[in-house]
Amino acid sequence: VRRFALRKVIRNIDLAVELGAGTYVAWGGREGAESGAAKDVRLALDRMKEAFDLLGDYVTGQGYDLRFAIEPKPNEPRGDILLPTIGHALAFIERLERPELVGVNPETGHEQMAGLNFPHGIAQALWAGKLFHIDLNGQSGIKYDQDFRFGAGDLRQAFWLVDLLEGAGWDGPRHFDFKPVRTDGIDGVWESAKNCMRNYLILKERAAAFRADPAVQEALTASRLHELARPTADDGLKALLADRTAYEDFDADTAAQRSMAFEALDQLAMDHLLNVR
Ligand SMILES: [Mn+2]
Repeated sequence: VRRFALRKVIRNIDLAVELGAGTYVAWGGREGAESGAAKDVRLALDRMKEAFDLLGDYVTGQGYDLRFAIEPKPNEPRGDILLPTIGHALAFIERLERPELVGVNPETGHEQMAGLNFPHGIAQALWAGKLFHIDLNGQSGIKYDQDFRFGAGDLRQAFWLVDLLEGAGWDGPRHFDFKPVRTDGIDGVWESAKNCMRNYLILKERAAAFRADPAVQEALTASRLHELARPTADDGLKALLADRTAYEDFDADTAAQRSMAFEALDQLAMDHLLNVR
């Protein structure tokens, strides 16, 4: 069965390349278990690695310009799916023979089903150079996979996500993977598709206004955000150990008196998101 599955994927890859695809999304929704005895997870990961290594051999041998993007999901339809989050997938990719061919295709709702912060996951994928594709939609907390239109879920995370993607100069597709609600007719299909794009563009405009606001610039300075870009010890370990001001003479109580002023900064973001500034 596994050999059949690999041959089927290879056939599918040929078709994808023929159609001009540059990214092959792999969602392992059926790769998981409902009970502890039902799967040796370490062996299952061996087989997943074997499959991606063989597929990497195939696309390289064929000279295809095709990359793979693993789409993590914590559960549904399996009780527990393997590679359940962005972090699991990133760690798995580093064990492959051709890690450069494989990245992630994170989906908003999938990370939020696990109670995770989607913008943080996307930031780590960008940091690792592994954001190959993205599936945007809406999800209200830890529930079934809701697949609402983009923005119709955790609106604050949607705001920070757009702020992150636009600020990082993300040059990939703004791809929506949502389901029109079953209660609507065909009109609702087009309405929801249109409004995924509308909500993204509204949030893009709101995030740009937030970043351009002089009061936000002041608040960012008051929160000392710029200091995080400074290396902690670029003078090296030896100098750090010899630096008495860093430990022996450091007054932690005085340092604790400083306000980070994050509340004022966050409310400015809320004001911009709510369009009252
Ligand atoms: Mn998806």
